[in-house]
Amino acid sequence: MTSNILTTSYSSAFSKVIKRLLSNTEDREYAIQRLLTRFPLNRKIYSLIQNLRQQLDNGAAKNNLKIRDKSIFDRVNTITYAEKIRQESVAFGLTLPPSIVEEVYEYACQAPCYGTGRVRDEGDFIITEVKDGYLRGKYPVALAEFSNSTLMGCEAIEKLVQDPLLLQIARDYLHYWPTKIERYMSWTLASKLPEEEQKRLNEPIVYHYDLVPGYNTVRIYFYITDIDTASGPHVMIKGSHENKPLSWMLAPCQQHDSEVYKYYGKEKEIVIEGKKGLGFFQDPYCFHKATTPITSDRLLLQIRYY
Ligand SMILES: O=C(O)CCC(=O)C(=O)O
Ligand SMILES: [Fe+2]
Repeated sequence: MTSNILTTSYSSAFSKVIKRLLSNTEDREYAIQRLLTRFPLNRKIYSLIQNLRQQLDNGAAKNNLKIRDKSIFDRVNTITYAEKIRQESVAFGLTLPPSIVEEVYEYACQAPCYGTGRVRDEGDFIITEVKDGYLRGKYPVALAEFSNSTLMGCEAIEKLVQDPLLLQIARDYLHYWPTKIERYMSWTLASKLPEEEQKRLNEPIVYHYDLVPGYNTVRIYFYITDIDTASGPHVMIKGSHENKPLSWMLAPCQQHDSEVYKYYGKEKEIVIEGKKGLGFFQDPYCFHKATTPITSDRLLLQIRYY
């Protein structure tokens, strides 16, 4: 991995932060969020404030959410489940019914998505326009993403967004009803591109934690294609959401594999393989990364709660 991916040097990261802090309101708020949420204590304080606020709002925060009567998932104890995420950064045990997997997959095959790098200038495309890792025979595509607004058109995804069990887990983890929910989905394409090009086009394959547009967050991932070691498993470090050296909390949020293993130990790494439909909640302040599929394209859906 080269320094252009382990990107921004401290000084340019610092000057970016200063520029944002001095800029228009939206950028400034995002810069403040990115600064504060690096520290677990700040995220906890935000949760506490939101919790108190919501105790006084006569149920308004909950009523603002569309919550379906019945979950599509088998029952789980949401308090215990949230506690598991708190301890390990991740919790498993939620599986999508095949009909939902099918519907989301079909949607992803015909809805507009967008690429990274030079492909971004080509505008939206349909994934079937990408053959052997190249869009229209010209531009390499490693990652193709769907916007929140595009995903709002998928009924199956809306069912998940409104699912009472998922919302209750998010609530029990965050200690408040989420005030913003984002849908996100991505194709990671099987590729023979050189590793450096992969990393340029698909930054999440570098170990990182996410600084998000919010003061606290949790998310659920669903595999929509079967994922084994050769088809791009998600990889993460157990318990790292609450345990980072101070220098990494103040640094750009990517780290080399070797540094991550040196600090946490390789035994803390989980490589998540599973059949399509596998679902898991994660606190994205933990170190995690995507991996490049070799044998088949992979499709991953996320619902992000703030
Ligand atoms: O695709 C993956 O497995 C990880 C994606 C990721 O890191 C992210 O969306 O923040
Ligand atoms: Fe990430």
